[in-house]
Amino acid sequence: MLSDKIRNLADSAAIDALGFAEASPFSNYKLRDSRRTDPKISLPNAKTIIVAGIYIGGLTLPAWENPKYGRTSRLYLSEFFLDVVKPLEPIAKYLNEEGFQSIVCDGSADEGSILPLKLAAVRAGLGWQGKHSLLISKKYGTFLALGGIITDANLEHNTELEPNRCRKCDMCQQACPLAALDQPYVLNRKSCLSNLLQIEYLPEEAQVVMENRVGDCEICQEACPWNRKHLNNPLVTEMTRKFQRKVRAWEKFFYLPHLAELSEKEYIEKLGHLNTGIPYEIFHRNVLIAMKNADRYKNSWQTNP
Ligand code: B12
Repeated sequence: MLSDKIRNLADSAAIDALGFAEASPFSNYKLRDSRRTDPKISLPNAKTIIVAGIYIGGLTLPAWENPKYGRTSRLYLSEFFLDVVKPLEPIAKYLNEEGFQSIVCDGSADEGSILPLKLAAVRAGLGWQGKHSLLISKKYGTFLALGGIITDANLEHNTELEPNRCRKCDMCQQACPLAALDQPYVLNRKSCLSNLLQIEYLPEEAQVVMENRVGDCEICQEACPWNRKHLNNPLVTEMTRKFQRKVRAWEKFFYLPHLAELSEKEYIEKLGHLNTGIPYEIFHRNVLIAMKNADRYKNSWQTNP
């Protein structure tokens, strides 16, 4: 069966969660002028959205706790900053070979991200949207990087939605130092530190709370009880194992004085493959502020990496 073959291909590509959703419009999606509101804008005969999640919970550096090292996020280090793309390519290729059309959602492509992946993942049965607005999976917490394919293949769609299990919990909302989650389930992009670390305008208040963050922020995710077990003891997946082999090299790389010395060429050479799209000047600015923040910790520069 087509769906079995797709599941096998997903296993081979180390995809941890997979679901099939109906390719109908996202009527609850606010960006009404965006092509993401309706998969049929991208593929007129679209029938199915294939949603994939890769567990990134193991992608952390112990040095993040040290103010003299630059801190980023699991998503930042995963190579899936915008969407999961490469692991989905064999599935798209297979569908095309079988005579179906398929488009992989790729935020770095000219047309940008063509799917609202959190909403698509909910529809595909991968989890529910939490008050931080992120997809929460019972098994993987928020640590699933998401990707999607729009296809005209008619695969059996998920019809059962996961119930919302956030109930009265508002720990993510309370944790955000910039109140970006004042309204539950809706992220205020203008106040979100992840966003501010990517753009020119970085208000003074954010410069303080960012501490040693040089790209991205996970504060709301660290507060989420569904992530507790992953923060303490991440699941061991292929991705976790691969990353563990690189931890020491990454830690050395993220020593703030080393980051401060990177030329634009070196920045692109060393971090370009992560596809964050964060311009060199912005990253460099973040590094200099993080160093200033580290100065506030006594003795923080006295030991070498
Ligand atoms: C643009 C973008 C951003 C922007 C804007 C975020 C935003 N507002 O969504 C910025 C740069 C700020 C950003 C930040 C981050 N992002 Co981002 N981002 C995206 C991107 C490319 C598009 C998202 C989008 O279009 N959002 C538009 C808004 C309108 O959607 P929404 O937030 O879901 O809004 C809906 C809800 O608020 C809902 N709603 C309103 N009321 C209610 C009430 C209830 C009860 C419910 C359930 C819903 C609901 O209605 C809105 C419309 O439907 C996606 C990839 C993709 N293709 O989807 C990644 C993506 C969403 N990001 C992701 C992540 C992880 C992050 C960060 C956590 C980064 C990090 N450090 O790890 C932070 C976010 C912190 C947070 N609390 O959300 C992941 C999410 C994975 C997951 N498990 O959910 C994605 C899918 C990327 C990926 N590769 O996996 N991101």
